[in-house]
Amino acid sequence: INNFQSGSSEVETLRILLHGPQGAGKSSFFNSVNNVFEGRITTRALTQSINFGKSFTLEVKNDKTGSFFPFSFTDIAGMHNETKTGTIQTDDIIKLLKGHILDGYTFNPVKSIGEEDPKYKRNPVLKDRIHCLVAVISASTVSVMDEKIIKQMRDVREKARDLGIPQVIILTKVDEVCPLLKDNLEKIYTSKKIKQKVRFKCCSNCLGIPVSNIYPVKNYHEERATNATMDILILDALQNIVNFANDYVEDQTDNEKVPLKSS
Ligand SMILES: Nc1nc2c(ncn2[C@@H]2O[C@H](COP(=O)(O)OP(=O)(O)O)[C@@H](O)[C@H]2O)c(=O)[nH]1
Ligand SMILES: [Mg+2]
Repeated sequence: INNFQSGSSEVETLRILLHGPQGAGKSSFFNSVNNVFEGRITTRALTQSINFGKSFTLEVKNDKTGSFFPFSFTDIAGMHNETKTGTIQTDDIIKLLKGHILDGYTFNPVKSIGEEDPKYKRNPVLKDRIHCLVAVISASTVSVMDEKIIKQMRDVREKARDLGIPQVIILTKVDEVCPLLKDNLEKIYTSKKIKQKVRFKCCSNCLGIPVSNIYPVKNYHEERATNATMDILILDALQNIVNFANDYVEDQTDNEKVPLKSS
């Protein structure tokens, strides 16, 4: 990842959308990625998530080069916080996927973004789009997820599929469902409980994401220092997300070139 560069000259930064219920571990996943690269515990994402409904994009700095990595994470604070003003509209998330919504827009649960909004982009190009959709789901609550949230996640997923956008699931909080992992996280590869969660109908059936694209991780949440086993799981998920996003922009760039050549 240190040497990774986007395979398309049109897209400098691969955009990854973190999508999932409140409390699933989206901010923690971003922080975990940041921790891996910094080699210490950081909490950048949590401070961002105080504004309900606001989208924000976070980048990770490469200490070796002093510049940002060619990928960014977009998160929407309190996406499914029903106790407040309701959930964000599915239509708006789809517009975000297509690149119509600029960073810093505050989503309105009762009204979809209008074309007159200063944060609305009329003619988004490839670099504005989301290049990989990451559903973040907690292993400890996957079996009791709210029907409405499952429906929205499925609707967004289907739209992403129609747009050709690759999708993965990050299954967080594995330590909460399998106590063995608390002492030895390496057991994640053989844990029956984790296997069951990955195969659980919400992950692979309802959301329709193949088991191979589901990454169980333990986020940094109470640790005081980083450790290699956690880093490896987080990096493995990240490496795949970045590769899928990159495949997508390469394919899209090639597709866009075809009509030019033939005309
Ligand atoms: N045990 C455990 N707790 C986690 C994990 N990931 C996140 N958490 C905790 O879950 C809570 C919600 O996480 P947060 O990242 O704020 O969720 P978000 O609303 O999706 O951004 C926080 O208290 C985290 O410390 C994990 O992998 N294991
Ligand atoms: Mg958050």
